Amino acid sequence: KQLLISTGNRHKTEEIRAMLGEGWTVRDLTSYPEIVPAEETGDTFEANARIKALHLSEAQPELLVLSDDSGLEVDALGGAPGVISARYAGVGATDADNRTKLKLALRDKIVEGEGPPYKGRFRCCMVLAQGGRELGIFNGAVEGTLLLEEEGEGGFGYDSLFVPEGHDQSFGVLPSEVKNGLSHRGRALAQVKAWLESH
Ligand code: ITT
Ligand code: NA
Repeated sequence: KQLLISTGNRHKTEEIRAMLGEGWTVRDLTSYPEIVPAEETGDTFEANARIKALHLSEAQPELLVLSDDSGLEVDALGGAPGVISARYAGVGATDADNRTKLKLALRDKIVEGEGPPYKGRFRCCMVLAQGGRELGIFNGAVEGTLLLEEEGEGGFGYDSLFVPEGHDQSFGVLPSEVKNGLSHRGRALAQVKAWLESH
């Protein structure tokens, strides 16, 4: 059982590999340096997940391909960073740059008189494809609250600024098994697993 993840983000691949467990061989774009990643021109997570899955599936039609388009929505920021979560602070931004930009945006809200708590959610859309064709689309989300300062060193992206509902520590502090058990990615992947088991 082999799965090729249409991502260059090793953190996503690691989480998916851990969640699928033994029995699955999981690779990503870092094993295919000759494949130029697709341009994410969509306005939605669904559109970009589809673009990434079909692009790679056309290049590697015999393999089972899974894409992951994900990001953070903050209500007080009108849903930003949303689909541009990976490049919130600009093209080539690091996760730390993006967190800094988010913290500044939330502090601006306080100055404007709209204080915390700041509610938001992570979303993940996964598209499964083979032979250049879409097999299924799967969505997951996790609600939570944004912090104004990073907490913890674990995870990646905005994890250290996000406390999931039902917990009082951030994804940067919570063990990865806890994150994977309730995260946007974990919830989307649970549906992917169910689809794979029934087909
Ligand atoms: P690929 O397109 O190659 O998959 P990417 O990182 O550019 O990699 P996205 O366009 O889907 O992927 O952007 C996702 C961004 O959303 C990611 O870079 C993080 O900043 C954030 N993000 C997604 N899932 C996250 C998670 O579980 N924890 C923290 N931040 C997350
Ligand atoms: Na994206």
